[in-house]
Amino acid sequence: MREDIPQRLKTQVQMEENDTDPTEQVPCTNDSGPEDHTQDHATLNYVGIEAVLDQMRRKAMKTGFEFNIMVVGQSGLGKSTLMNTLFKSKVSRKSCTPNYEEKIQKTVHLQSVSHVIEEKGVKMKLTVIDTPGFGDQIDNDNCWEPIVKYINEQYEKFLREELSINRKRRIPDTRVHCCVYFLPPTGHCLRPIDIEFLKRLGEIVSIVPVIAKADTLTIEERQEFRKKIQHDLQANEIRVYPQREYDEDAEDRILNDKIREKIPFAVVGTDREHQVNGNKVLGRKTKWGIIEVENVAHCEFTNFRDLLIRSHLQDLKDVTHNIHYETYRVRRLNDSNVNGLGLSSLSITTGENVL
Ligand SMILES: Nc1nc2c(ncn2[C@@H]2O[C@H](COP(=O)(O)OP(=O)(O)O)[C@@H](O)[C@H]2O)c(=O)[nH]1
Ligand SMILES: [Mg+2]
Repeated sequence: MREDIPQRLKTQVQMEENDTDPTEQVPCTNDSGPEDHTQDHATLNYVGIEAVLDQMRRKAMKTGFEFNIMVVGQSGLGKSTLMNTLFKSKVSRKSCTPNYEEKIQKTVHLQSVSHVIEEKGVKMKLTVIDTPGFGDQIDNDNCWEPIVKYINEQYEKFLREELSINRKRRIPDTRVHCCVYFLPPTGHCLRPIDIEFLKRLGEIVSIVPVIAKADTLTIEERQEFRKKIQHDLQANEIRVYPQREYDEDAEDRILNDKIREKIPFAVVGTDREHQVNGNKVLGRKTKWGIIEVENVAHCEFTNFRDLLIRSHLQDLKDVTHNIHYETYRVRRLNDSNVNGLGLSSLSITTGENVL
C-alpha cells in the first residue's frame, strides 16, 4: 500500500487493489465480538457496521419493552386463568413480581394490571387488560363499545403526546398490541356476537382468537371446530393476526402460514403446579390424569405463548404502530383538518365512525 495516502482513504484504495469481494475476507460470524474486529480487521476492509446490532441490543436492554395484551370473552371461559398461566409459566414464573400470588379476581370493570418481567437482563413491562364478561347480558347490543372506546383512547393518548410541543423522549405506550378473543368450546360455528365483535375489532387491533378450555374437547373435536371457525372467519372477511397482507417476504409467509393453519389455538389454562415424573408441571388434575398445559401433545398453550412472546412480539408492536395506530392517526388528523378544528375540540366516540 502506498504511504502517501491519508489514512481514511487507505481502505478505499485497498478495496480497489484487491479483486476479490471484500466481504469474503471478513468473516462476520457471531462468535467474535466487536472488540476482536477492531484489532483483527483494522488493516482489512472492516468498517464495523454489524456492531450496530450490539448497540441496538444494549439500548433495547436499557430501555426495556412495553407489551399490552387485552383479553375478551364471556365470563368463566378462563381468561384470567390463562393470563395467570402466561405469567407463571416458564417465561415468567421465576420473575413475577413477588406479591403476585393472589389470583386475578372476577373482573367487574375493564382493568389493567402490569408486571415487570425480566429474563436474561431484558426487562418487559407486560400489561394485561382484563375485560368484564363480554356478551354476558341478555341484550348484547353494542357490548363491544367500551372495548372499542378503550382501544381508541389509547391511540388518542399516544397521538396527543406525539403532537405536544414538549413531547417526551419516549412516549409511554399503552396501546393494545394484541387482543386475545376467547371462543367458547362449543364445537359449533361462530356466533353472531363473535362475528360482530371480530369484524369491528379486527379493523382497529390485532386479534388472536383462541378456543378456550380446550380440555373439554377431544383432539378430533378441536380439529373440526378449528376448521369451522377458519371457514367462518374467511366467509365473513374477518381479519385476525397474523394477516397475510402484512407478511413481509416469502420467509415470513411460510412461517406465518404454519401459524395460520393452527389458529385459533386450542388452549388450556391453570394456576396449579403438579408433580409429573418428579418434575413440577403446570397442569389441571382430573380423575383420569393430568392435563399438562405446556405439553404440546396436550394443548396448544405453548404455540400461543410462543406467538405472543417468543416469535411475534415485535411484529405485533410494529403492526399496532404502523397499521392500526397509523390508520387512526390519519383519520383523526383528516377529520380535524376538514372541520377546521384543533385536536382538543374533538371528543372520542365509540361507534364505528370513530372520531
Ligand atoms: N376445564 C377448564 N377449566 C378452566 C380452564 N381455565 C380456567 N378454568 C376454570 O374456569 C373457571 C373460570 O375461570 P376464569 O379464569 O375466572 O374465567 P374468566 O371469567 O374468563 O376470567 C375457573 O374455575 C377456572 O379454574 C381450562 O382451560 N379448562
Ligand atoms: Mg376474569
